[in-house]
Amino acid sequence: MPKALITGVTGQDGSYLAEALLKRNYEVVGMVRRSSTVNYERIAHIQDSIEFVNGDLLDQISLIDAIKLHEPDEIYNLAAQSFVQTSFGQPVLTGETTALSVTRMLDAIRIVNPKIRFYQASSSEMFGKVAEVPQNEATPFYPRSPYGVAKVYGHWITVNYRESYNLHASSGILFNHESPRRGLEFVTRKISYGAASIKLGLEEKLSLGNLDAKRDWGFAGDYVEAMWMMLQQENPDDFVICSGMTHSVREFCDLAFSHLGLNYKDHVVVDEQFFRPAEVDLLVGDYSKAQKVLDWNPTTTFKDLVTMMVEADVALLQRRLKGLT
Ligand code: NAP
Ligand code: G4F
Repeated sequence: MPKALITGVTGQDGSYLAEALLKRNYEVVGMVRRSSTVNYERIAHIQDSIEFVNGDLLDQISLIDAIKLHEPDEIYNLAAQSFVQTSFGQPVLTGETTALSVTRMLDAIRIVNPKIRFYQASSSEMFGKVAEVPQNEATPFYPRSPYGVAKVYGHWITVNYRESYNLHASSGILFNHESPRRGLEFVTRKISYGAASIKLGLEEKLSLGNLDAKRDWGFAGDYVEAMWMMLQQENPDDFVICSGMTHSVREFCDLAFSHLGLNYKDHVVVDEQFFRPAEVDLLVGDYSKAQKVLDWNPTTTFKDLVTMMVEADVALLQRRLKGLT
């Protein structure tokens, strides 16, 4: 039975990846950091099938010990300070967590067992002020946030350790991927939850920032499949994973609200506090390499994604109103 260690198992992607690996009969070890309350909401349904290990990306020894104790065949490094807006307010923490910790993990692998296969969660935020449309594996990086800068470091140190120490280390350059398990601060979930709250009469308005930003949005459940596929290749490599389509925040609002019989123009207000010091205006990827080499394709359309998220939030709020959660 293969064994995988997932950092960030309590996050959106960690929860979908754990599910996908358990279905493939993996032993799944989830690394969790200490917090004052247990935070297993996204993995509650599979919690009993996961073995947990304490560790923090900021603490090198905890990474080495986790690998020594559990002897994984594969490590998926999904943990990060992942919210772009926060990276402007906490740039040093973001650099420590999202950038330098990748080196901590790679060194832990190099020291304990260099045969372990490694996946790094790179990001389309690295393309930032895009040099070309669409973006592929050869597109130059021009990050526009401390988060984007940190991900560029994590990406290149993964390439460097692959080339220097012959590690099986791959990076997935994933474009935005969403789900009903997305954090409430990210714009898609903020909209689906906001629209559901308005529909149920709990709120009247939803405050957002730049409605003209465009993103290539896909479904997280599809994207974790690509992570696994990368580590099954004979040779490590880097792959863009995306839908190949782009839509504005405004379009997301339009679809989400109209699915509930509402007009977003009656409820969405633009608030300067949600604008960023530097914005990524447009992202749209080209996943032809992943299609050709991994045989990976997205399966969820933009409309299906928006509908899935809105309906999940309506159901969630209805359960709460009935006192069931
Ligand atoms: P997420 O929901 O924000 O999850 C982040 C995870 O990292 C959480 O489990 C969090 O643990 C953990 N974490 C944060 N700091 C840590 C630390 N110091 N030590 C150990 N664990 C720590 O993120 P996601 O959306 O699943 O994204 C997964 C990865 O993909 C991230 O690296 C993200 O930057 C990257 N990425 C995401 C997207 C996307 O669209 N979702 C696109 C490209 C790349 P707690 O639960 O304890 O906070
Ligand atoms: O949902 P977002 O916060 O995601 P962002 O910044 O694109 O980052 C996400 O995707 C990256 C991949 O490209 C990941 F690496 C990263 O970890 C994260 O998962 O914002 C999307 C867009 C931005 O242009 C933002 O300015 O939506 C715009 N926006 C407009 N109003 C808003 C809001 N974003 C947020 N979070 N909140 C708003 O009220």
